[in-house]
Amino acid sequence: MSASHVQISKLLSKALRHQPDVLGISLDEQGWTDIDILLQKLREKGIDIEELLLREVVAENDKQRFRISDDGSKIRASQGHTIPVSLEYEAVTPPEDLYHGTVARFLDAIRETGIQRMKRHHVHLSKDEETAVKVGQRRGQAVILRVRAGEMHRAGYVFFRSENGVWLTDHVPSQYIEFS
Ligand code: HQG
Repeated sequence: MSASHVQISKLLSKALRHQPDVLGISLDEQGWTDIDILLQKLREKGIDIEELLLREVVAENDKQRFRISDDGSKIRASQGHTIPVSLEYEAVTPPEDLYHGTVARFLDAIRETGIQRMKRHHVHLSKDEETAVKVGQRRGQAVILRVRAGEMHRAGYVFFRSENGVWLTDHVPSQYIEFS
C-alpha cells in the first residue's frame, strides 16, 4: 500500500470500526455505510477522495480490511469493530491450531483469565504464526501463543472467520493456550 493508501485506510478503520461520528456518518446494523455519503462527508472535511481511489484502497489493502457490497453502493470493515455491529458471520470449524500475537507484559493476565476480547467484539486469531508475529509486534517484542482451537471447538466453543481471513471467537480460556 502507498503512503496515501495507508492514510485513507487508517481513516476508514477509525470511521467504520470505532467512531463513525468523526465523519458524521452512520452505520447500519451490519456495519455498512453508503459510499456516496461517505465521500461527501469526507469532502466536507476537506478530504477529497475520488471514488476510484477509494475502490483501489479497498482492493489493494494489505489485510483486506474493508469490503464493498455486491451492488457496489456500500462499504464496511470486515472485522475489528469496537462499536456494536452484527457482521453475521456463520460459525465454522477452525483448524486444530490457531495463533495469537501479544507481548510479555500481558502474559500474567492471560494466564489468569485467558485471552479476552478487550474492547473488540472478539478475540482475534490467525491460522499462521507469521501474522500473529505482526499483530504482536504492534506493541513490542511479539510473543506467540498457540491456541488449541480444534479442542475448543469440540468442547462447544464457537468460531467465526471474517471475510478477510481473521479467526474470531469470544474468549480463549487459559487451559487451551500453549504458553511455551
Ligand atoms: C491483549 C489488528 C491482558 C491481547 C491486528 C492484545 C489484529 C490481554 C490486546 C486486530 C488479555 C488487545 C486485533 C488479558 C488479551 N489481559 N491483555 N486477559 N487478553 N489481551 O488490538 O489481537 O491492523 O484489541 O493479547 O492485526 O492485538 O487493526 O487485539 O495485545 O488482527 O486491521 O489485549 O487488530 O488489525 O488488543 O489485534 P487488540 P489484537 P488491524
